[in-house]
Amino acid sequence: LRQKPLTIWFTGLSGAGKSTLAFALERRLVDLGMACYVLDGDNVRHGLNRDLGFSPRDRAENIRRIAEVSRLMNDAGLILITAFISPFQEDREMARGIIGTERFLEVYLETSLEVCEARDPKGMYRKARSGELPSFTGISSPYEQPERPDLKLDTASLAIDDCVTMLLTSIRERCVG
Ligand code: GGZ
Repeated sequence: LRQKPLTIWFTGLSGAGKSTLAFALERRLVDLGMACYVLDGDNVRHGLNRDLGFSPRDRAENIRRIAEVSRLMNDAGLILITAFISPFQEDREMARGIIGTERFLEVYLETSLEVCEARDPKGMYRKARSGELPSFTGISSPYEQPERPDLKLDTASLAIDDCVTMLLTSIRERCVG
């Protein structure tokens, strides 16, 4: 697999498996000799974007900065993997515009709200349901499904390894095509 700058943009609900899959994919790409980097809430929302919350306006700014950083890292030759809910179609389109269509691979983790809520690894859905956590995506803030993602994966029915294999196929197609 030849290294070519690309941003693999995951989108989906909290608990869908974006970060898990991002790091599993990174592992596989590194094993193939590719230089890549994962951006997710843990390394972005606590640093670069610590001034931002979860209003639609702040989410848009969150996505804009992430896209600009991805673009810079792509320019430096890296493969980027981003793991953010990115719930709004308009913001994902902005990200595509900043990064460039040919470098943007949109991956929709279509895992249902029911499954994500049942997983609730951090108890956030429970807090959202009780009203303790306002404007929570899927509960009290919308998630707009991508209309034509490059790839759709349901982590309720697919194993992580199978998802990574499907991702590699899409990445290969993009790098060759
Ligand atoms: C959604 C929230 C919220 C609200 C805190 N809505 O599962 P997590 O915990 O670790 O991932 C979620 C993360 C979402 O941040 P993003 O930067 O991906 O969101 S966006 O793309 O919409 O800007 C969740 C936590 O932050 N979290 N409050 N109200 N998720």
